[in-house]
Amino acid sequence: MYQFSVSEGAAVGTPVGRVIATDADMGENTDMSYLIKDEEGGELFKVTTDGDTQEAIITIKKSLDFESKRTHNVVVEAVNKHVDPRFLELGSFRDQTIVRVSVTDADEPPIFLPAEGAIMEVQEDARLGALVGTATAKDPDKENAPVRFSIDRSTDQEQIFHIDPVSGAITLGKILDRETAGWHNITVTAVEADNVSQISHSSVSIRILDVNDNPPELARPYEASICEDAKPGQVRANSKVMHYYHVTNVLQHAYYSLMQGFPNMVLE
Ligand SMILES: [Ca+2]
Ligand SMILES: [Ca+2]
Ligand SMILES: [Ca+2]
Ligand SMILES: [Ca+2]
Repeated sequence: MYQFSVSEGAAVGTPVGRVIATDADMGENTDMSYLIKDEEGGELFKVTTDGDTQEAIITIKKSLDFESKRTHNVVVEAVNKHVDPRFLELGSFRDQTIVRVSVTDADEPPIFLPAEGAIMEVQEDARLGALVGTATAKDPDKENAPVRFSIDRSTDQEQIFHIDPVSGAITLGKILDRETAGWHNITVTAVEADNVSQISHSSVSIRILDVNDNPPELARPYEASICEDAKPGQVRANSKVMHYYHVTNVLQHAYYSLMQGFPNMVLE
């Protein structure tokens, strides 16, 4: 059995360790290909063969998480690439080993929920201080360090929104007007209170809901144009109809030009 250790912070593609299958033969008769036999191991890890040494290189295929699983037992199988059919009765020319991968803890920054960013809604006539919504983020580590929130001021220079650093509650700092801006997109920052290097950002999109706060106004009537030769009371032809005739003329013209260029061509 092999034992390796890797940090949960290691990136996808990071090598975890190498495994070698011994083989008494030489040359291409020792050529190996490796595969991961168990389903969970196959999801998290990938195995490739080092062409020079015939070792298996195990790399990370999917991010590991110390908080959800600390040890993975991965079943790796080695198979001879070139098997002489005469010796098949000696065995399968394959062997399995278990590779135990221990995942070590890393201090991770807060995680926002939902991960893809929150969408909130507020009425455009909401009063100053009204609650718009609450940003949620927590430290994924077992210490569960307290998180402090703030708004990235470059995304809200007018200070339309405030956020409570402890609760994440977002409130109104300015009166809204949907007719001026129907959406506000701000960036909320979450930082661990005892370690400011553990920091995350998330977008919050705030949709302003309409309130009937504008009296109606009659739009200016459109001016109907009259052709010079129109009879009294007759309005110029509808522009869609005019457009249709124009397109038809262009197509007909193109068709005849084409036929002149290719007299033997048959159009179907
Ligand atoms: Ca983790
Ligand atoms: Ca961790
Ligand atoms: Ca942390
Ligand atoms: Ca309105």
